[in-house]
Amino acid sequence: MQPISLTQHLIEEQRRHDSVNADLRLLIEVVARACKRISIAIGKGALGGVLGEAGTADSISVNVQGEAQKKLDVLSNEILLEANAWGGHLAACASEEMADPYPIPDAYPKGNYLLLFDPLDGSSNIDVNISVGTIFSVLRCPEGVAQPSEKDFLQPGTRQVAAGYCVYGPNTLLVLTTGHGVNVFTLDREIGSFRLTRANAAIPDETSEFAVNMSNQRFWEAPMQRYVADLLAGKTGPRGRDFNMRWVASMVADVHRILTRGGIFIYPLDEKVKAKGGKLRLMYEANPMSFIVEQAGGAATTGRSRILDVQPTQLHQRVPVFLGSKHEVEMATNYHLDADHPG
Ligand code: AHM
Ligand code: MG
Repeated sequence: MQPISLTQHLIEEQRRHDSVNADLRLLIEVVARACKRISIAIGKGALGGVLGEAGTADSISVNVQGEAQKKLDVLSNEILLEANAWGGHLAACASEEMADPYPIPDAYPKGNYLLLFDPLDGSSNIDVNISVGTIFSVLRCPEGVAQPSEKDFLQPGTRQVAAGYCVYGPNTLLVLTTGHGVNVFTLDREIGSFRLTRANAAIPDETSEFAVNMSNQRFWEAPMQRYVADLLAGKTGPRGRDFNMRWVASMVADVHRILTRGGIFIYPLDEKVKAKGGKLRLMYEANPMSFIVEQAGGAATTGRSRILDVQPTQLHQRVPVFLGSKHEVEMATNYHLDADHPG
């Protein structure tokens, strides 16, 4: 028998948990459809003229984060905005690539949800044909708000009603939570449909694998230095076993590996990113990934406290991220808490 489709899964989820009403189902299906388009564009690569920087040789295009935009960053953002504008399910969108929230055009009816996304995560990997992804998060629009502004998006991650990511790798996968576990769908490219291929994904509690950009080591805080030194010390060190390291530099790919076989992913505070609060964005990356990881039995902290409890103060706010296998995230967090409160 064929694995069930995303639509069937969402309908069953509504019957079981009353957690996916018709508007939310439409929203998730529209995002999934947009991800299919992005997946097709990525798959064409150089043949589709989609590789390289956006803008012109004289003036490359830079986003609100001050980062050079790739053509696929811009295209993926446009695909997601266009797909979501007309359905009547959204009050507004916010994107990592845009300074301000995107209001739903007046030509269309407005709905009760807010959609946030990182349209193309890991974009430094596009031109070298390594996995990239799309990350999204869904919040409710506060009651009585007809024209949402930045402050209406500033809700802690615990208020997310759904979150997911699509990883464009050897397979295109959609990983989704609506607060009742995590389910993984594989894109059947021949019929253009996402099919449930892993139900109730669970992250093992223990791990011997970590993911961090080691080239930043000299910029880390002291407790982070100590934690990683203890991992690297291996069998003869305080942890008493060897640890392996992986770093794809696409958060979606690193998180997906952890969802599949466990591990810890870390983008800590370091001297280079300290002034900004961290490297990864709370609303577009850390919150949706933390929701997924917790729903899969893992943990996610800033190194000091639970990410989902952080009260956002800015749409493009950044945070340090420690997420993955529960026991390992707790260990890494304790190194920081012990350093902050000695004795
Ligand atoms: P992006 O959204 O601009 O692609 O940046 C986020 C990415 C993450 O996917 C990844 O974990 C991290 O940046 C890699 O950073 P670095 O290049 O410093 O290792
Ligand atoms: Mg990103």
